[in-house]
Amino acid sequence: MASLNKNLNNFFNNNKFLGSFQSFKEIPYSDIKKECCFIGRSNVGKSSLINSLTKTKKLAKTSKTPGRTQAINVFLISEKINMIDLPGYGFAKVSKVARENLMILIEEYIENRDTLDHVFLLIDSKVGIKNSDIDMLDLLSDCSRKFSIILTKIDKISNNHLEYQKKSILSLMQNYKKSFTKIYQSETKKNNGITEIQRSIYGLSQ
Ligand SMILES: Nc1nc2c(ncn2[C@@H]2O[C@H](COP(=O)(O)OP(=O)(O)OP(=O)(O)O)[C@@H](O)[C@H]2O)c(=O)[nH]1
Ligand SMILES: [Mg+2]
Repeated sequence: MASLNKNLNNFFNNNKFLGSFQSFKEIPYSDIKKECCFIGRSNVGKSSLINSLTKTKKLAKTSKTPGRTQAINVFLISEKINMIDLPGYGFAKVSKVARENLMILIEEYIENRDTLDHVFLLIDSKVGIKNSDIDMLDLLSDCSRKFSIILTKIDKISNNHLEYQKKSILSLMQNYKKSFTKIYQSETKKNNGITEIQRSIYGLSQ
């Protein structure tokens, strides 16, 4: 177990930022044929999770203020798989036009990126699923994208509440049986749940 975890950490230690792109069309193609992405409402913890997975503090830029990530940010792991940090959706404080433009960027990426193997949809465990998440689930299902759910910030809720959230999400997933894969949980201060997500991404890369 310890050596497996060491291998995982070595895998994720080999990481590099490939760039920030305003459209899926701009992401360079390479021999890398594998890709996973992180999506979710603004401030749910997508960029923080990428830093936890790679055990770095600043690979992906994070912020207390929602709306930090404004483009498609690409991180290459061990020359094997791209991890994509997407902007958040559902943030009310940016202008309508800016919000629509970000949504187009996300949707076009999800619909068209042919190297995309798996989507991690992040849900704040304290907030639960919102209408904007349902819209995203419907998009993933319409595009036949395989996805997993990650319940984030579990340090903020009780175990009982966490179990409640998991049950209600699993029941909602009855509507998405063809695309839904698994549910994960995470918190990025003590890195709880991170190894399981690392394992899943490593599995995708092979
Ligand atoms: N308590 C707690 N806070 C977290 C956790 N993960 C992230 N945060 C905090 O949540 C805030 C938002 O984190 P980000 O990683 O920037 O969120 P994001 O989803 O990338 O946000 P956008 O780029 O704006 O869409 C920051 O203040 C983080 O410190 C967690 O596991 N627990
Ligand atoms: Mg972000």
